[in-house]
Parts: sequence; C-alpha cells; structure tokens
Amino acid sequence: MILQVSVRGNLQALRVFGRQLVRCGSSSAPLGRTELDDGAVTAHPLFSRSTIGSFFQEQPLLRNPFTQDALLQGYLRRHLPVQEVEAELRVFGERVVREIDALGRECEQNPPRLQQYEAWGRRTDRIVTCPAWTRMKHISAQEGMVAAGYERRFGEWSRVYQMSKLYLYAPSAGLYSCPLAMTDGAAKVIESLGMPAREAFERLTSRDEKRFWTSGQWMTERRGGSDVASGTETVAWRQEDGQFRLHGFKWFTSATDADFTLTLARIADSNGHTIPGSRGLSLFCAEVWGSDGRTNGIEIQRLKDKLGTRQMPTAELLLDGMQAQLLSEEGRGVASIANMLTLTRIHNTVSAVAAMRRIVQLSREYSTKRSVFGKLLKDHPLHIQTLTRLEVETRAAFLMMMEVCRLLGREETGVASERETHLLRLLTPVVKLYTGKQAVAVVSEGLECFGGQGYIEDTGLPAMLRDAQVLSIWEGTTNVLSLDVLRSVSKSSGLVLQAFFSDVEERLRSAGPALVPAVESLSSSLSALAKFIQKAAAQNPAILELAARDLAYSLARVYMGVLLVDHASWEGASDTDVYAA
Ligand code: MFK
Repeated sequence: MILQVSVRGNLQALRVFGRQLVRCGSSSAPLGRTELDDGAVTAHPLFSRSTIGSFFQEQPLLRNPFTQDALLQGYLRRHLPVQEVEAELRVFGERVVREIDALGRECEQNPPRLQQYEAWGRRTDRIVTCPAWTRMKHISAQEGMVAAGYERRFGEWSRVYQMSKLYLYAPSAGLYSCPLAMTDGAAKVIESLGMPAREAFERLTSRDEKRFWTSGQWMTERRGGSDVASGTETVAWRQEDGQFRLHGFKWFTSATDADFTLTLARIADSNGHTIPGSRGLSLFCAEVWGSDGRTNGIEIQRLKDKLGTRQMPTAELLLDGMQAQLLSEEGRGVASIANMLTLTRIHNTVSAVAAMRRIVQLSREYSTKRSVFGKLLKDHPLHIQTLTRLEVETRAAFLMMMEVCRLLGREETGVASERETHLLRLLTPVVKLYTGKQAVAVVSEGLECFGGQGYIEDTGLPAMLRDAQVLSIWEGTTNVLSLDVLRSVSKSSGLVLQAFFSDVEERLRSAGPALVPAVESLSSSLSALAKFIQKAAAQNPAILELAARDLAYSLARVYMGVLLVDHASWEGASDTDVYAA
C-alpha cells in the first residue's frame, strides 16, 4: 500500500516534471512556480534550494528568567523586599541568558570521559571534563551559589535568596546543580557537627574560584542505595595517626570529579569485626585527589552510561585504602548524613521546580510566535488551557519549595518555632517526592507545546525530559521518601502532623474573601485527610505503610493549595495569583 502510494506520487511528480520540461524547452533548467505571500508568482528552477522554500519556524527564545517570572518577583516583593536582591537577580538572569545557557549546552554536547590508563600502561584514573564544566565551577564560586547559604547576608531569608538564584541557574547550568547540591549538603554536615573539618568547610563555601571545592556524597553501594543500613559493606581501618583507610565499592558516585567527599563506612575493631546495620555506620570525609593529581587510594572502575544527566560524570569506584577522616561519632553515620540529605532533597526540589518553570516560559514564548490553523497558538483556547494547567502546577510547586527554604533559613538562624521545625522535617520529603514526579509530567507535557520540535535533540528540549527523570530517583525514590514521611511522624510521635494541621487551619482562617470557594474545597480535603489518618493509625501499621505514598501526595496537594490561597490573600497579590488559587 505504501509502495503504491509512493509510486503513484512519484508518477505524478514525473508528469509535472515532464510538463515543465516541455514548457521550458530542453535547453534550459526546468522551472517551478511559487506563489509569494503578496500573491505574486515567481518562477525558479525545480530541485534547487529555492524550491525548498524560505519559511522557517521561529525558535523560542530564552529571556531573562528573573524578569519573566512574575511569581518569583511577587514572592520576593512580599517576603524579601530588598533592592539589592532584586538588582542582583536581574543581573544574574541576564548572565544566564548571555553566557551560562550556552555553557550548559556545551556540557551536554561534550560529556565527560574516563581516561583509565596513560599511553604506556600506567593507571591514571582521570576524569576528563569539558572546559564549559570547569567554567561552571568558577561561575558557581563567583556567584556564591553555596556561599550565599552560609554568609547569611539576609539573616533568616538567606536560604530563600540563595535558592532563588539557584532556581534561575539550574535549568541552564548543565547539571552543575548536582555538585552544588552535594557541596551545600557537605558544608551543612560539617557546620552542624561543630566544624571538625574547618578548612574543607571554608573551601566548600568560598567565593574564590581558585579555593572553591565541590563535594561528592558516596552512599550507594552494590547492594543498593535505599537501604543504606544493610547495603553498606565499606570497612574503615584505623591508622596509628588517628586517620582511617577505607576499603569498599561505591556503585553510584555523582559528580565524581569533585575535590572532596562524604561517605559512610563501618569501623573495624582490632579483630577486623564490624557492627551490622545502621548502628555500625560512621561518617567520613576525604579529599578525592592527591597533590600529584592522582586519586586518593581510589580506582575509577567505569563511568555510568545514563539516560540523562550526561553532562556530569557518575562513576563506580573501588576504594582501595582511601585515606579518610572520621567526621561523626562512631555509629552515628546515618543520623549525621541526614543533614546532607535534607539539603540535597531541597536542592533536588529547586531543580525540579526550575525545570517546570523553564519549560513553561519557553512554551509561553513559543505560543506567541507559532501560527497554526490560521492563528497563533496563544489564541487557541485549548492550548492556553494546557499552558494554564502547567502554570498552576508550577506555581504550587514553587510556593511549597520556597516555604521549605524559608523554614530551613529560620531553623539555621535559630528563629524557627517548634512548629516550624516539625514542618521542615515533614515537608522536606513531601516536597522532594512531589516535585520530582511533577517535573517529569510538566516537562513532558511542555515538550508537546513544540510539536515535533520538542522531540528533536538539537533544540535542547529532549535533554530537559531526560534530566528530569532522575529527580524522582536520586536522593531517595518516591516510595523511600513516602516512608521517610512516616518515619518523621513516628519519630515525633505525631507532632509533625499536628504542626501541619494547625498551620494549614491558621492560613485558611486568614484567607481573603475572594478565595472562599478555594478555602471550602481545601477545608473539606483537610477533614477527609484527618479522618483517613485517624482511621489508619487505629488499624494495623502495615496499612499505614501501604498508604504512605497516598498520604504524602495528599499532604503535598493540600499544602500547595493552602499556599496558593495564602499568597493570593496577600495585599500585593495580582489577579493571576487569585485566579491560580
Ligand atoms: C540536582 C540536585 C540533585 C542532588 C544530587 C545528588 C546526587 C547524589 C546521588 C546519590 O547519592 S543518590 C543516594 C540516594 N540515597 C538516599 O537518598 C538514601 C535513601 N534512603 C534513606 O533515605 C533511608 O531512609 C535512610 C538511609 C536515611 C535511613 O536508613 P535507616 O538506617 O533505616 O534509618 P533509621 O534507623 O530509621 O534512622 C537512623 C537515624 O537517622 C535516626 O536518628 P536517631 O538515631 O537519632 O533516632 C533517624 O531519625 C535519622 N534520620 C533518618 N532519615 C532522616 C533522619 N533524620 C533527619 N531526616 C531524615 N530524612
């Protein structure tokens, strides 16, 4: 059938071609006719460049992601109305457009490679990255991407400021957001343990590109990355000088070209015995490279061949006597690295929401240029409905992300109330699990707004979808984080849920009059949720485990709804804020 059609098509083309030949005579090239926009007709040679036509779709342009983001600007006007912050983010947004975005593309096009041996057979274990990746490191230091969280220039709002900047950076940063997440997490761990590695802390939080270090976080071993307590086989041998030598195999190490790392291991006693389970795990830090450029007792087995995040090296490592320093108390490894998990889960959220915002911005821009069925995409109601739904998802996720950053900043500066501390513990896994999944859905839907072009590699759009897929996997999968929500409930004897309900009720009570329908809908969801929790708690705990994911999703949706209402009740709220709520 296909063959017949194409043969028929070819015959038709040949007949036309034949007629052209007859008309034009045999001595000159065959001519075609093209009707121009103004109705004029022009003749030109067939099978030449001119017959392909001169029409091309306009590409969506990246514009300053700060000035394009009304919600971010409104949020900062409401909570952090500081001229200096606004001016800095505006200038940084320009830098993203002018310089950073192209570097990010370069990182995607020149992925890292492993040089395991030099020409004469000696092992080198070098990870070769592209110049754009190095440039990202320098830009990250100059812009204080990690430093901003520790300088605390804006007091309790410093995390909101830092994460706002990161949110503008992440979608253009060629995955440099990953080493920054782990670097921030490592700095947080060192600070919370009372600075046992002060020099490393100073480097991790430096704005000087020559001094700035990035950190890795090597937790996952071959037995798996979720059940760290039983999956960790790495053994730490104490040396006479008080340092340790680590032997083990790390199965996933992200951004392995980092300067420094945190990792877990079991300390062996004088008989070589270790303690199993979580109680046997201790937290260590180590420099990854020696001053001679060689690894610190590490063999890089291979780089992972991944679906996305290809800009960044992820490696399997054999730790073969890596020299390391004990950071935590012995046996307190998991509890000590939990601070890092909090930070990397918040960074994950920022990357997820930033990816959603970026695809919505590009889709919106494209809708003002792409004409179809006689009018621009923006004039098609169904298209606008789709974009609006993406916008509401993105706004809701943004507000929950910012709320968690706000709570983190308050906790770190010692001004958080007990309720806020509980909320931070509960909402960190909730916001990570929800936004990680939503990023994939929103980016995937967003690609459709470009039709076939959304599926074409050199537009840069497919990489966004590939890179989004990891957000629900690393730093705890959706189910592991749902169980972490339950852990936070049981560890606090339910206080985290009490904090949740009282916070939500208080915010709904102060909602503006235009928001009555939204408040009614949320109140009814809230009572259904309360009933469900009471019923589940009275039953077998196994049921609670089965319900963990639905519970986490319900908490996320109710809380995002409440934050939309809260933001729309602010006196400076726009019509769009009210409409979204
Ligand atoms: C773009 C940015 C993206 C970021 C890039 C980063 C790339 C890195 C790639 C990776 O490495 S991915 C690795 C991902 N792996 C994980 O995220 C680990 C997933 N597993 C878990 O989260 C487990 O739940 C966990 C290992 C944390 C818990 O295991 P256990 O041993 O069953 O924990 P247990 O016994 O319940 O708790 C031990 C202690 O830790 C307790 O403290 P106490 O001893 O004081 O009571 C817990 O309260 C504490 N804890 C556990 N989870 C916590 C926590 N504390 C605070 N927050 C938490 N989330």
